[in-house]
Amino acid sequence: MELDDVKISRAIIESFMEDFIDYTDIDVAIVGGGPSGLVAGYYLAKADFKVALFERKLSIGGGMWGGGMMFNKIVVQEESKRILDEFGIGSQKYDDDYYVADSVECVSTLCSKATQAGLKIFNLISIEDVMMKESKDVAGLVLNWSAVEMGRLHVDPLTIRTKAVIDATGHDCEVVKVVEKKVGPKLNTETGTIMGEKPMWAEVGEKALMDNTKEAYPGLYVTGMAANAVYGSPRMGPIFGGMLLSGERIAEILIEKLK
Ligand code: 48F
Repeated sequence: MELDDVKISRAIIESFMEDFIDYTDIDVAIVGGGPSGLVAGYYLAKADFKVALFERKLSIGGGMWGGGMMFNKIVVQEESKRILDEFGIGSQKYDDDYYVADSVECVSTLCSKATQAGLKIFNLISIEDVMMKESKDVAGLVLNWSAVEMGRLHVDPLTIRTKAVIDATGHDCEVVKVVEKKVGPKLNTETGTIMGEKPMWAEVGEKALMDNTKEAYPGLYVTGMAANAVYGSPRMGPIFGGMLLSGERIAEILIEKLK
């Protein structure tokens, strides 16, 4: 076969534009492609929701690739081992109740299974704002190319409509921060504001995460490290069971709400 360079370009442009237009009006938008966002996306897609995940970086996986301090292994506790099994991710038992998994296998498998289940991932796109109408509920996302953000270029963004947004942006809880700035102390937290992440304490952080995984503001849900940052709970370092369970939990909440 004779290759036509222009045909290759057209194939890419047409196919991307088709997807991009198709995902301007969706059920759920996930911001952040770390473990919690990927797991949430997998379960929502599996339940047949139209769901897209937007990731600022070139690579998906957030803080999972590097394991602990670049030793590329992650640890999960007994309760979350079933999620590794659901994805078909291998793990070795360590001591009684801990399991160790290869972080590269984890990220690549989460990504592969989630996209195969129907999650649409857009990488290299940053969320810079939300859309709100009269009710002041979060009703959409304002996005731009990460290259525009990095280059500090003065280029207006585009907007998509969605029934729910999940903030899975990790420690920075970026979407909740944007909303807090717009609406003031009206978040569903004790103070109405972002309470801030507390120092490392895996035992408390992992347990609190399940309670913190919820709707933080009408239309805006939190999962993963973003949930602990919003609700003032400890960080937990390279134990990832809570991230997986939190992703599953937020998907369950939304499946119930949107069905
Ligand atoms: O930080 P991250 O991996 O989030 P997570 O799912 O997992 C946390 C763990 O990795 C670790 C931990 C485990 O105990 O504490 O930190 O909560 O992934 C967050 C992703 O969100 C992207 C960011 O590039 C990263 O890949 N992100 C952050 N802000 C934006 C964003 C934004 N405004 N737009 C798009 N993507």
